[in-house]
Amino acid sequence: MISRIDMRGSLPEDLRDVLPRAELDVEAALEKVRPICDDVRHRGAAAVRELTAKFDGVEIATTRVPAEVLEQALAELDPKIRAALEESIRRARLVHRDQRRTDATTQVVPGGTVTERWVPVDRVGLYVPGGRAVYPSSVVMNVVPAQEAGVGSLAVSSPAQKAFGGLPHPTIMAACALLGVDEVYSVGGAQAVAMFAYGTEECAPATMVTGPGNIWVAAAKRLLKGRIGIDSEAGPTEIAILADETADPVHVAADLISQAEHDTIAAAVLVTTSPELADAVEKELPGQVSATKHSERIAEALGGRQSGIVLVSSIDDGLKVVDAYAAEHLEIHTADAAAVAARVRNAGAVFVGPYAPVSLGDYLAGSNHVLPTGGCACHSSGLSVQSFLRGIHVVDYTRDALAGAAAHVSVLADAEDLPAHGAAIRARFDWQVPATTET
Ligand code: HSO
Ligand code: ZN
Repeated sequence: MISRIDMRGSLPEDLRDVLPRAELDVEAALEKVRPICDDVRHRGAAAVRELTAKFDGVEIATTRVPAEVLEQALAELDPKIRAALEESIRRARLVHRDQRRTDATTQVVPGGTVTERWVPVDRVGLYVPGGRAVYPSSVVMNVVPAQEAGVGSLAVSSPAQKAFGGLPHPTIMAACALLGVDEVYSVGGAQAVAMFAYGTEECAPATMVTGPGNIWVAAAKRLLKGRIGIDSEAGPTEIAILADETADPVHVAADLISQAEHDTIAAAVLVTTSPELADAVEKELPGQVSATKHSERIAEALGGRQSGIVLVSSIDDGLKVVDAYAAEHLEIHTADAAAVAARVRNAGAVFVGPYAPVSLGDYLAGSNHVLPTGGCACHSSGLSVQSFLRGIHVVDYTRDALAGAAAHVSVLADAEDLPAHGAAIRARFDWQVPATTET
């Protein structure tokens, strides 16, 4: 059911490709989405509606969902789901509120300061998938950090569902209403990203587009990046678990299965110092897999070349393997889990000990579940308040402070053969380099 790699002898020189990632050919999709984006750019809402009829098989009169429809969806939401979403939102707000940065002012010289001023982006378009993955939790994870960052204008788009008369999925609409988002569009795929990037008669353009999506959404985001800001491109879900002999095989198996549930190309990786644990997990998996609803999908994910059990001779080696892999989610099930977790350098999120499974983080830990995949955790972070802010440097120098910098600026400008740069300073001092005691 799951392959095994024995690295107890010695670790390979290059650990990065020990566990290959599932391939997602976004490049190839680019050429297909280009005409779609161009069409939306030139013909606006009419193009969006026609593309919706073509790809989602449903005619919509207007792309914007009326506010009463959102309120209605919330009124009809199962009270248990509502209560769970409310608690998820409450916890996420607690964590994301603390991520806000204060402006920092540095006095560089007397009379010369630089302030880094954090300013939210003006308008965010959030894409929410509507196919197999209907995830109201992802609405929470995208909307909460944007709101806590102070983004003034926030719109959500999710595919028109034939089964719901051309509206987005009711739970998605209800989640939007619960979060106070009243601008929602029933548009999916590349055309939704293009609608946000270029704007239409029915939807004002956004400065940033975030949210997961299928390969067409990822391709449109890649194509329109620059015109709009984007979050990271979401790839298939990954879980890595670093464990020793103290780990409970039942928990480890359940957690591997939980993320394999997302996709046949999801990755589930166990890195362990204990061959006994490896055996026990392998023994545990088939029973748990066959007892769960999406057993076929899970079995394919666990059996794929992107999943496996890696045996290592020490926790130090295990840390090298998981750092090289840079998982979206990393669980630590070892004797001193907090100490081991503190040594991890590359992971989207780290889950410490037996009572912090990834599925807690998916819904209710308060952390964000939009995390870097595909090894991007070695250079990128998950979604946070910071993702929606820009730091503007505000430079404020007095005449004296500028005089103190003038000579050095002139020298550096001449060294770069850009004498007009130096002249712009001297213009303020009768075209002379001012004499100064400043250095
Ligand atoms: N584990 C997913 C997020 C999610 N799980 C949504 C359940 N719903 C991100 O990798
Ligand atoms: Zn999940």
